[in-house]
Amino acid sequence: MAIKESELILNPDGSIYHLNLKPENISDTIILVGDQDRVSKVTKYFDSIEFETQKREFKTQTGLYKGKRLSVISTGIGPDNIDIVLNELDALVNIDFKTRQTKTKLTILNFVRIGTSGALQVEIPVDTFVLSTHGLDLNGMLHAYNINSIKSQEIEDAFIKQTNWSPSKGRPIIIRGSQVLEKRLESECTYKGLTATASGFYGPQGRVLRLPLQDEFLNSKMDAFSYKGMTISNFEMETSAIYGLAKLLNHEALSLNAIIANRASGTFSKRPSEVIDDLIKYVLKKLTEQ
Ligand code: R1P
Repeated sequence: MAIKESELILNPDGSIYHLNLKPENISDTIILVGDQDRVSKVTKYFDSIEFETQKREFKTQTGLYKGKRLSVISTGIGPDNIDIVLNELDALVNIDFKTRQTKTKLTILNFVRIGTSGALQVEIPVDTFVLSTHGLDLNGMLHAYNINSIKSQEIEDAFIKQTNWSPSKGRPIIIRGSQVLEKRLESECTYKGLTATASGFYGPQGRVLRLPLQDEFLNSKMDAFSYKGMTISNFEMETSAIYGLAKLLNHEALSLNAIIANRASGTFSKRPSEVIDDLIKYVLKKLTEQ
């Protein structure tokens, strides 16, 4: 059955509603960054740029880096934006915009997030990189979907028990990142860990300015969480949403974050821009290695 105009919204030029993209504008390997100004910080290393567009916080540039066609797209901040970006990118490759029907042969996209994040463990200092083997979803966006196939019941139960997670908040979900991409992007330069994804920057990540928290001890319980040797490495706002939707839509996704703050030691990087640039160069090199 054709997907209705109100559900799959196309702009008058045939591009998809929020991202302003047509199918031919994107590569099958897509670097996702949060900040729209980070897109050009990645593509300044490209040999050429064939396409660019921007609508709201969603900026895209597609071009060639060492002969490999890559797209770089900014997602803005937070899991709600990831819902838009992942669904629209999947639609670009897997829905025929003329017939408005799902294609019979589906395309697998590779997503690599280059983000910034705060570490929760003292052993992960600022100015390092974390590769997320798993995403810990604390924001609830994924509960709008049928997520039975992507849950990790045992470890989720352990997290709920150890943190006494409030039943009035969405049930946490733990999702594995792509093991194929992990093999390509791991090295002695990357700490590996479970990345917690929150729905906000302040209260949802345990920061107090003027508002008291629902659970003032949540961050320390998260620091102490351990399940079969797995601990929570860092906190940010996109990884689990990317992992969940990528898995449900059958794409590959991996998230790497430059650690610019350490919440356990209370420190912030003295050179955040350089660390992000180092991570950009690292990811580009790894994506083009044979
Ligand atoms: C918060 O300042 C933003 O920075 C982090 C968080 O996940 C959130 O999006 O990532 P980015 O630098 O990739 O946006």
